[in-house]
Amino acid sequence: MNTPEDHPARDMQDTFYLKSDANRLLRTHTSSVQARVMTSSTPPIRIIAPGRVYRNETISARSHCQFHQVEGLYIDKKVSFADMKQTLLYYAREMYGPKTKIRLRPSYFPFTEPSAEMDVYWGLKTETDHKITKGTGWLEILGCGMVDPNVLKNCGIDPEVYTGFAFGMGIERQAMLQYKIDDIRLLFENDVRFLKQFASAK
Ligand code: 2U9
Repeated sequence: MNTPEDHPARDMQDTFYLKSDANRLLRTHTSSVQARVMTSSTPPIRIIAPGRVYRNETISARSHCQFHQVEGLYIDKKVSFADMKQTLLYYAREMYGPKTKIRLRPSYFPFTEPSAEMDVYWGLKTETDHKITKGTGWLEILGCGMVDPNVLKNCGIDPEVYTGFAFGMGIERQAMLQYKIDDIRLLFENDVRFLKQFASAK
């Protein structure tokens, strides 16, 4: 994934390594799924990889040592940044309503170049809106970018022929915003009194 051996993301502080085997670890991203698909198949590739991931973090109301990511990957000839933007706008409007506004801010990930973070406009109507958007009205919901040519090459795909985009999001954060849940730990306690509130329509 284009992450050098000495990159801080490999640090013990962030990753759970197994005591019995220093080469084994609990994944910190679901990107391993996409890497496997890229090595074992040929483009066009269009996949969504949902899954549980683990990070060595102090557990609090805002962060947990386990959460779920949904990552997406699209690789084909002539895939552009404009394709990515339109796909993510479609997602945002399905998720948050047809009038939802988005913005992309430049960012950095080792596996994408260029990289961006996507915000949706949440508004500034209530005091809570001010708090969760830090007074800006914008809320960060995902990271994305064009797959780095090195990542394609490492997975046996010719970057001169193919391009692609990828995105990743933490779904607990989005569930917390949507359902106004103020403590992430509630999502992992299996308390039926809490879970019953989110039963899907029969
Ligand atoms: C391959 C190539 C590229 C997946 C990506 C992000 C940006 C991202 C984080 C958002 C919050 C995860 O839940 S989070 O901590 N993700 O910002 N993820 S691009 O890029 C890939 C994946 C696989 C082969």
